Amino acid sequence: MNILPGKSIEEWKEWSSYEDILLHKTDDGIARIAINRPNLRNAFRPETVMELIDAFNKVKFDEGIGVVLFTGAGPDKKGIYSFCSGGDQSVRGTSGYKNEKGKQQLNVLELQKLIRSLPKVVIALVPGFAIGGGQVLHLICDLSIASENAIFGQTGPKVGSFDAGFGSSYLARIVGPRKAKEIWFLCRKYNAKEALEMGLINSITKIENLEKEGISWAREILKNSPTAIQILKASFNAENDGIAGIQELSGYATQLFYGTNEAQEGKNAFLEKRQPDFSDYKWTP
Ligand code: 2NE
Repeated sequence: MNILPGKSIEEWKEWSSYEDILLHKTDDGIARIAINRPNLRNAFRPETVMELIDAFNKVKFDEGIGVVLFTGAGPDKKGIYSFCSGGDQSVRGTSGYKNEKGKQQLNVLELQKLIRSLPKVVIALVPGFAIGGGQVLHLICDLSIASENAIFGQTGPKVGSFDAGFGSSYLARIVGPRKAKEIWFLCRKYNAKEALEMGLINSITKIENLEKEGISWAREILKNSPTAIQILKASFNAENDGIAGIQELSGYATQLFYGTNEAQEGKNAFLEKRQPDFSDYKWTP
């Protein structure tokens, strides 16, 4: 299904059907998740975020998937493409964003954490606006490829909002504290070239090639060791996430240790009601 300009080179298979998002996958380990509210510049409402959480969880537990392309579907009625323009201001209440039942939520923070700790590589494909909470969603992806027309920026202090979590502190790690303060205090918009110069994105391409480029990066990644990449991703998070990050990293260490004869001996001895014999295992430096 074509949701970005240019010929889609893939036979995307619909994985699951949603109202606000699209979820597709290929046979060779790539998933594509797209916000599909193009006439609102892909602004998210609570339902959009719940669907994104569901889709990213599907990806998380599918062992065949290694890379996710996260993007915004288009075009809108005027032919404009967007990644995401943040929270849907038309449903913003006094303590969050209202879902169709009127309940207020700020569930995008949960989505941010899910994407960051997803044991897969998440590549943002930015075909236009990445603004407000949309710019934060793009920021927390592992890699980011933008089209030449992409526009990045914050609006929080203009519209009475802010993201004082990953949206500011992690941004400061990526672009440096001075630039991060400029982005938030002045609420300017930055083009793709400026975003590349400040380290906000990895690469710029023509919009017609955006999906093709994302698939090419994904296939290059998929040739490499999944475990090595998963642990590296966790280690990049650990530096920023304190004990929660160390916990994530240590999860992989435990997983690898469980696969050893040494760890199996401990479990077997318990089940066989005997003392464990670790004498074969050395204190290797
Ligand atoms: C994205 C931007 C710069 C695009 O400008 P332009 O001129 O190309 O489009 P326009 O005409 O502003 O937007 C097209 C349609 O999309 C709606 C507009 O109201 C308009 O609707 P119609 O007039 O055609 O009916 N639209 C766009 N963004 C929307 C949004 N976020 N919510 C609801 N409707 C939206 C320009 O549209 C823009 O600046 N948008 C607003 C960006 C923004 O302030 N986002 C919220 C930031 S706060 C946030 O995301 C957040 C947070 O800070 C903390 C936690 C959670 C979320």
